[in-house]
Amino acid sequence: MEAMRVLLVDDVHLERMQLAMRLQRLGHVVEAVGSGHEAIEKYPVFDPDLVLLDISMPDMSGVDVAKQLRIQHEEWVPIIFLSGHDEPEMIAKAIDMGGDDYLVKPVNKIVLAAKLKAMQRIASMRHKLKEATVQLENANELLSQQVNEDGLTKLANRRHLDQKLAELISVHGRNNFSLTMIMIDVDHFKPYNDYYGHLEGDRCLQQVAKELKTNFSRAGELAARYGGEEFVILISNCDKTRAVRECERLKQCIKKLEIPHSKSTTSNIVTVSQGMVSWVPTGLETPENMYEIVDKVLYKAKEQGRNRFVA
Ligand code: GH3
Ligand code: MG
Ligand code: MG
Ligand code: MG
Repeated sequence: MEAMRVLLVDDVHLERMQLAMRLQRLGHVVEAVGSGHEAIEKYPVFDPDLVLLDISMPDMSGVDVAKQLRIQHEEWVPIIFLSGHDEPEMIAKAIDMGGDDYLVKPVNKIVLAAKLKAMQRIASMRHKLKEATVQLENANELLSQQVNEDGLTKLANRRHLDQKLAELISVHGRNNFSLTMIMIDVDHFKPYNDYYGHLEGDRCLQQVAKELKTNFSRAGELAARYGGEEFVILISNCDKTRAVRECERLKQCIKKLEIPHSKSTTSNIVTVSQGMVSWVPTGLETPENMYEIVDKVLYKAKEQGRNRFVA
C-alpha cells in the first residue's frame, strides 16, 4: 500500500502532535494544522489523500470546514471526523455534512490503523482514476488533432477548413469585418509528378505546405490543404490591400524554395497560382459558395499565365 498524504486538523496541540506521530509511524506524510481556516488554506497546497478533521474547534467547527471543502473542491477526498462524542445522531449528522467516516477520541490504535487501510484503498483507486483521466484527455487531444490534420502536409485538412470557414463567415458577418481567402494551386504539378515521381511530388507538396504554415501561423490565420495540390489560406480581419501584399509575399516565398521543375512551361522552378477574395461576409455565404467563387478567380490566374495572383 502506498503512503497517503494526510491533512490533520485539531485545535488541541498535544492531541494533534500525538496523532501526527502515529500517522507518521504508519508511513504516511502528515500536515498538521490547528484551525479550520488553516485547513481550508492548506488543503489545495498540500493536496491530501485524506483529511482527519476534529469537529469541535473554536474558530470554525469541523463540520463547517468539511462543508467549505466540499463546495470549493470538486474532487472527493475522504474526510474522517474526530470527536469526543459518539452519539449516533452526531455520527449521522457528520456524515450527512460531507464526512466519510468517524473516529471517537481518544483514538484507538487498532481502529485507526484499520480505517487508514480502508482509506488507502480509496486513495489508490483515486490515483488510478486520475491517471486514467489524464490518459483519456491526452488520447482525446491526439484524436482531435488527427481528425483536423492533413496526414501528408500536417496542415489543417479540408474538414477543419470547412468548419473554420463557416465559423469565420458568421463572425465576420456579425462584426462587418473583411475576411480574406486565398486559394493556391501548384502550377504544372501533373508533369512534375510524371517526371520526378509521386514520392518527389509528395515532398514538393510538403515543402510548399511548410512555407504556408510558417507564413500564416499568426492568430487569425489558417493554412489548410484543400485537396491534391491545392491549398487555402484564411486571414481574419484582413482587407484587400493587405491581402494583395500577402499574395505577393507568398509568391516570393515559393520562389525562394527554388524547387527545380524542368517540365514546367512557366518557369524552371515550382511556382503557384493564387486566386484571392477579400470581402465583408453577409453571414449567409456557405463554404461551398466561397470555394466556387475563389476557384473561378484562381482559374483566371492560370489563364493569364500562372505564377501570379488574381484578386
Ligand atoms: P495546372 O498548372 O493547371 O494546375 O496543372 P496541374 O498539372 O498542376 O494540374 P492537374 O490538376 O492536372 O494535376 C494535379 C496533379 O496533382 C495530379 C495528381 O496526381 C497530383 N496530386 C494530387 N494529390 C497528390 C498527392 O497527394 N501527392 C502527389 N505526389 N501528387 C498529387
Ligand atoms: Mg477540538
Ligand atoms: Mg489543381
Ligand atoms: Mg495544379
